Amino acid sequence: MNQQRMETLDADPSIITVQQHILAEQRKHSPGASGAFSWLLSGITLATKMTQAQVRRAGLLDVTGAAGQINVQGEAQQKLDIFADQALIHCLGFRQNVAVIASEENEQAIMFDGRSGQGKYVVVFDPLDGSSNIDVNVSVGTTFSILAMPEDLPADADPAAAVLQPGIKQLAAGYVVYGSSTILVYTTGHGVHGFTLDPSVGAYVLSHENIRMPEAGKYYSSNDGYWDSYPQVYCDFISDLRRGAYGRPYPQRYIGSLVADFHRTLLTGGIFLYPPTESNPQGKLRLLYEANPVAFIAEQAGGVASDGTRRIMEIEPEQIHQRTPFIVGGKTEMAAFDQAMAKQ
Ligand code: P6P
Repeated sequence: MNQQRMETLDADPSIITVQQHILAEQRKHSPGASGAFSWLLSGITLATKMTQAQVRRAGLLDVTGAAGQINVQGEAQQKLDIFADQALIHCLGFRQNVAVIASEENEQAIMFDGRSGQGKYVVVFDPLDGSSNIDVNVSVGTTFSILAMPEDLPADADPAAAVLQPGIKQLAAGYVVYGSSTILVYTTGHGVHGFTLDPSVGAYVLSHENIRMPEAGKYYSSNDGYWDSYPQVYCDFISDLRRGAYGRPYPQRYIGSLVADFHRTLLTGGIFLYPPTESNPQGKLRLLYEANPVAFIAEQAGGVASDGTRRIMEIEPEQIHQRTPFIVGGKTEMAAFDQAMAKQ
């Protein structure tokens, strides 16, 4: 009798998905964890996969261009903004352990029905950052931050009270860049790890373990179109970078999409600056769901993030959509920036 040769499919041990990684991280750092957190994060990764499928076909579907509505920021909502926002709300709604969410696209924080006193987590996000770049096929992204639901919150409290926490309270944070590939970068406070979406299996696969931001980098990243409205100290600092006052001249790179500009800074080092301007005297970027998650990742990778004078993650938020000046980069550039600010 022919011996039936058992086909043994050797699972490729080199493939580590983001779910496997999170569970391994939890076993390592929180042995008693119930897996609730990894279940939550799977809701975010699922939503971003749904979004990336639309982003990848933007030119073929009626999903580019404005949706004819204006969001809370007073910005024309792009159709993909709305899709990405709905995908995250839908997927997180199925995670019973999420009590409250807040989104760039929605004026108010949302308490899921019946979750008061139930859900453990708060998730704040920008569902599609940089969406004005969609029509011209420039990288866009999703940013998110995960907080603990305050235990002492009265059942009838405004959900915003659960959201208004400083960045140092983040349990986890991350972003997805829908670029030449789709990359998820996250931290739970134990280093920074990157996962590339493998379309052939539909999973985020570990591609950048323990990312470290270079102490000194190559580029500075700032929209110099606002040069005339920057505070002088920023002009002086950027001029010094350009002319090589800090070792060698820094060329400029700027995409106009935070997640893309930061992802480059994270991997190659350097400094990203969005200073106060005349049109945005408090800065343009939002503290809760743009600056804080990016700052958490930057610090976990060995970088620094400030609003020009304060550590971003120590700022006590007062409004969900409050803006902040945002400067983030490697230790060398950020030390030089701090010195320049101290001299003014
Ligand atoms: P500006 C995109 O609209 C965004 O919110 C960030 O992603 C990006 O860093 C910034 O605004 C770009 O702003 O004024 O340079 O176009």
